[in-house]
Amino acid sequence: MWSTTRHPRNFKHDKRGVSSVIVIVLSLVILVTITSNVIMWSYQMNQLDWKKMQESLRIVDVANVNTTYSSWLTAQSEYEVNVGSRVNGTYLTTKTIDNNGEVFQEEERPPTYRLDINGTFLIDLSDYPPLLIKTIEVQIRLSAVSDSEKYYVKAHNWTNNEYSDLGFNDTRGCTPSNSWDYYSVNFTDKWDSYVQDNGVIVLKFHDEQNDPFCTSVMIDFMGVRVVAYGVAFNLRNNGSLTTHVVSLWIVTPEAHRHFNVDLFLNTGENLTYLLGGVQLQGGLFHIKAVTERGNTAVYSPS
Ligand SMILES: [Ca+2]
Ligand SMILES: [Ca+2]
Repeated sequence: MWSTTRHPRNFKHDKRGVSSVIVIVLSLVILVTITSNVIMWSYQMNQLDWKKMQESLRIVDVANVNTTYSSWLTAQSEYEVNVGSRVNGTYLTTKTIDNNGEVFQEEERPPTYRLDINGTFLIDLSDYPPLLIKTIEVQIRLSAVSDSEKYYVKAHNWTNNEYSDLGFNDTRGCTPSNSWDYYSVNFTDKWDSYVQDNGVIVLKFHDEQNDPFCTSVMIDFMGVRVVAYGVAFNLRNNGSLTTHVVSLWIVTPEAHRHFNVDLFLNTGENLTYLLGGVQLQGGLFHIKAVTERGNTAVYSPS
């Protein structure tokens, strides 16, 4: 009897003891976790601070330049075949230079061997004030199985509502061979007749004449790009770590303009970055370059 009354009390006591041990152990685990996290965090923060302090970016020089190039802009959708046929590939294969292209063939109705295709291209005019655009360039990389027939590029003239090469720097056309040839033209200062207000350019690529040979043309690449006035930023990394520049600012009394960039400079490296569609006016400006680590380099004209 005695033992039966004592035993449960002891059991309760032991249970309470075990609970206390669990609480203490858990508390210790939580404490250790928090402490180690705080130590890790402060170590990482110190590392970041240390890296940030090691960074030393300098804007050496900033100047207006007459010529910058946008990246190549390629066809927005499949080429429209007005006369002739598409034999192989899609417009996607004309987006990169890789010896692989879209093949078009002249229409097989002797003696009328003709080819005429249109492609639509788009320029982001919000990046380029019209006053700062010098011209638009067209480049085609192509090869052909032909009897030395000439091919031409024209563009839709939005003023006259017709396809034209009036004002182009070169209207002689090209004679594609069976190896890869480049055919380039630009619209000179007449470019604005060939670019719609929304930035659309429609190019026409066509053969010269009715001829007795059925020509096949492979277009490896077709693109347009903007040639514009711009600004050259000369940057130098004087620090001991690679620097990643993520932003450039042109600050004037009228406006603070921000440009996203993605520039990596190794230790001791100089880099010139060309930004199209902007110009520096007079001496009332300063330039800022911001790194991913949060450092800012500032340049003011002397
Ligand atoms: Ca022909
Ligand atoms: Ca290609």
